[in-house]
Amino acid sequence: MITAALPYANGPLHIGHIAGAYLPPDIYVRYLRLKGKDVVFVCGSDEHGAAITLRAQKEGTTPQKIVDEYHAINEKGFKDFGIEFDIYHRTSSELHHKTASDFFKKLHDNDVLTQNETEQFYDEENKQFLADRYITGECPHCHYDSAYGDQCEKCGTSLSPKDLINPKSSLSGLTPIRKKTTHWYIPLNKYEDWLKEWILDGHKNDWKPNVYGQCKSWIVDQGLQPRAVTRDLAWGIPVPLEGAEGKVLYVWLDAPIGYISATKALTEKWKDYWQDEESKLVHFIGKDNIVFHCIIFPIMLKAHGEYILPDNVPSNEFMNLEGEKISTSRNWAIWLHEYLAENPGKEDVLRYVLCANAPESKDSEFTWKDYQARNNNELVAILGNFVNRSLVLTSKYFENTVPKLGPLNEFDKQTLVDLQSYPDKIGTSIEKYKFREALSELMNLARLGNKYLADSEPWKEIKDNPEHVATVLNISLQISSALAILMEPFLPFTSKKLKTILKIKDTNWESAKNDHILSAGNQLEKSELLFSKIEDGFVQEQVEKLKKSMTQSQVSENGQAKSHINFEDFSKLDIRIGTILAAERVPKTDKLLKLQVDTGKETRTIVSGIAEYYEPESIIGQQVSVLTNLEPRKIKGIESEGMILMAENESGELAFVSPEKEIEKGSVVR
Ligand code: B3M
Ligand code: ZN
Repeated sequence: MITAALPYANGPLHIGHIAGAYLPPDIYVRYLRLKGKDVVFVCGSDEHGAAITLRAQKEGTTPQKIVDEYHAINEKGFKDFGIEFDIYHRTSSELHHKTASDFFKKLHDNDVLTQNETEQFYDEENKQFLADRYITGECPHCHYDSAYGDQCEKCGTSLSPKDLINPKSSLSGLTPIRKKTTHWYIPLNKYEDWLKEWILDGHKNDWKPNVYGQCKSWIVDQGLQPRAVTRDLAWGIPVPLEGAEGKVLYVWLDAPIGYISATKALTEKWKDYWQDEESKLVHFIGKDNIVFHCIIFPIMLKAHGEYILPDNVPSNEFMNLEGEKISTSRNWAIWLHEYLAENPGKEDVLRYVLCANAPESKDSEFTWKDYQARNNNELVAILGNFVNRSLVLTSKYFENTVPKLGPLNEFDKQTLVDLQSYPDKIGTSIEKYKFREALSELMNLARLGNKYLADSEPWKEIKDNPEHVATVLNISLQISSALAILMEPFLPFTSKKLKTILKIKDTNWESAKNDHILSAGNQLEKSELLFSKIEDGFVQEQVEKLKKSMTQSQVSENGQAKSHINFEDFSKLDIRIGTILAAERVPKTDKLLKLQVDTGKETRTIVSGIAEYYEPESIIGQQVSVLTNLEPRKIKGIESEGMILMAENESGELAFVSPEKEIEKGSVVR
């Protein structure tokens, strides 16, 4: 029973999500399937939670519209990227509502939950209780100034709204008041001893150190407290108890139950996976979800009484991008759906780079330069090159049929022995959730092939010893076949391509050891290159695109401040007041005016995109602000020597930025 964290359906997925919680389980599941295991792999959209209502409120739309939009985008993104869930379910579905509601009721009936009246933050202007996410303030630990009421995204500490220094309501911006309300709690503290035994003693050696460490810090260092599992919110699963009108289940209570609902939606035999001690449950997540999957959900499962517990929770750290943290709000991210649309046929390149560089034990970094280097130096030069040489030589010397394995020399024998060791080597690493290591072993197999071909030199032997060349190519094709099978978890698209060329069908992991997978005399399909080189220009383009989209997002995100610059940065701008002396339309364009602007010492030619708003004759004599030291640029064949500053509103309407009274031309703006 394999689960991948349910992404919130309030935004698209980026490479950090994929490298953290989706590519690893996909590799794991594909491997298990090749091993013949009975596997169920579920995921889906997490459609509740304050983040979604908050976004809907900000955009003046409904939560349902938002989740419908992103559910579709994310489902398609996963599919196109070859992440093969058995089902991509939704927590807004009726089945899930019922499953989560029943689960809650069972906890209530088992007397697990306690009921408590407390004071909670309330926004008087909006007349509503504030979910933790709706409150921001200063983090008491790292003093980051925009920590959320449930967590500081800077230092990762989990918080309660009352911990925040200077709390503010995200709805009104006002300081919230405290008001009484009743909620249900799960007494995590009562399970402390059990957790110590189950995790701290029981999983010391098999859970990853980063996961184990976080659990220990929660259980021992911070100590567990009762946690509210209901909220005063309108969007979510109604609390199925009397006297709970207007309250819904806490999103983190319902979301993990989503794994169970998804399995129910998939198969009638869902209990075999969730309630049978023979089943093995593994949750793949990112590091910000550890406490929910290692502590809270297991407590729920145990308190319910009918479920098995996770065997492992292989959580990854974060992936950074070009030297900075990936940030959705600043648009510093590579979005999966955009990458797929812009780079058709390059799904496996990204899968490769994200796996080779996965943040398995510490944060890692994606750069386009590294993407290019791994593609060119590894996929093209090692894997692609070896397979291609084997196929080209087979076509050249043996009319593209698999040649016969003849008498073996020592090197041939040793190579076959080495080849046989790879399925276990790679498999062992995968079973330990060490996907980087597994992938590098796969590449070592390609290296073995390259070395074998290079040292055997069939091109020299073909004249005098064609029989041995047949053997060399037979072995090379066997290595290629093993690669085709063993690469499937990592590079499924390429694997499929190569299996088609080699005409390999019905494979399993062990068959990569089998030296009869290709029979001598078999005609192969025409070969094609598995990978192609990526040029420097592509890297530059991608980096520029990233920077540009971030700048745009900062301009367009209303009210969202740009990052700080220092005074020195600002003083690089030479802005002066100028007077427009002449204006004419640039022929064959709708938007452009060619202006002559007197900036004090000289008259400059400036091309400006304001023709839709201003008639040329109406702006003669207008005083404007001019950025005079912007690099000159040719626009429609006209050299433009500066830029007129304009104010632009949200609908794209323009206005000049002009001095409030007449002032000498050439006056400096600072
Ligand atoms: N919706 C969280 C996240 O993106 C989340 C996971 C739920 S898994 C049950 O942090
Ligand atoms: Zn903090």
